[in-house]
Amino acid sequence: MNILTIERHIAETQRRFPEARGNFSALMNNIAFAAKIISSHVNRAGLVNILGETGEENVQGERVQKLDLYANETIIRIIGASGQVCAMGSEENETMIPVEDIHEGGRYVLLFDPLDGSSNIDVNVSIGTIFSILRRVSPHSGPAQERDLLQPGFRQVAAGYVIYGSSTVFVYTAGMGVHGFTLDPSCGEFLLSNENIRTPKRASVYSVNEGYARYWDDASRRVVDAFRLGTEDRPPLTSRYIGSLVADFHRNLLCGGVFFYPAVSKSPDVAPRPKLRLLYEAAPLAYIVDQAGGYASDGVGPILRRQPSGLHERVPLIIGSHDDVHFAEGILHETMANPASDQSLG
Ligand code: AHM
Ligand code: MG
Repeated sequence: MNILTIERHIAETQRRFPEARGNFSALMNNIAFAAKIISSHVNRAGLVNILGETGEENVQGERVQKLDLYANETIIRIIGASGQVCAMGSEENETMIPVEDIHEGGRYVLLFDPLDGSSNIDVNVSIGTIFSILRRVSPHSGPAQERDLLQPGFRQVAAGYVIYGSSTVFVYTAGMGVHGFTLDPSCGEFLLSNENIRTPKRASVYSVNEGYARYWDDASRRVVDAFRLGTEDRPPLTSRYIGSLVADFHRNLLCGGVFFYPAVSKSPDVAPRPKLRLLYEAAPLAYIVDQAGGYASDGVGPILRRQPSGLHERVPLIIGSHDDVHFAEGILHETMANPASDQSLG
């Protein structure tokens, strides 16, 4: 069997574009490099209590950092010094992260959630990094601007995620299918393990935090009822919710499933707001699922068409198997067209 590393896979993809100058490939390789470093740290997370609490010095005299901040700094340091990006945006940083212009100025911007699902770190549940690459749109002669980051998802050049789980897996798309690579810790290389991933059109699993059911509007409740109880022409689905978006998404991508994080409408003052970020979570995963034959919606329309209004904009999210996301979107549309049917509004 042919063994293909992620570097060779990216290089072979680049060969199809004779005009490519190698910047994009170098950026992808640097992201994979950052992922390996974060992965090795995540694997040692359980030793924190033995080697030193976060904020303290460990036995080597180094300061022990919170893992999500460590992941954030690792990506900023590696990608910031690479010369391929002119700016970055991170879920952990309030504002745009400018990049020192060391070469002629990077042609890309990188958006990322350094460690998604970080509340799961202490209990050894899978967590991950999500990223999105866009082309710079402001003039290359001046500094990068926020509008370089605030682009709708359909303009992404590439998107991907890394899961630090039972294995470390790197999944990405650059618009030519979705490909997955598993880290072989013995040689430190990501090896092609899932070529051209296609997600099943119909879900077998639904993933939603039902603990928030009391905050949902009637339409969201109808969607979840249809998933769990089935309808005339749809069998009931099984429930799986890890609470790490990357991990829930990955399972659903491979096995068929729909992940739903509803908007809340009834008591926005007390209810949790939609939590997922358009730029760092929803849009990159929407691009990946689209390339795998699935669909992502904010309940109104495609996530990929949504123009971001701010770096940390949050959105409702329905993502996964094509037929089930459209089915849920249809129920939400019906209620929007006929608000009188929703007892929870007003
Ligand atoms: P984070 O990026 O701050 O870790 O938060 C996002 C996470 C997702 O991974 C997960 O799907 C979601 O929060 C879980 O939220 P909830 O606990 O509200 O169900
Ligand atoms: Mg997150």
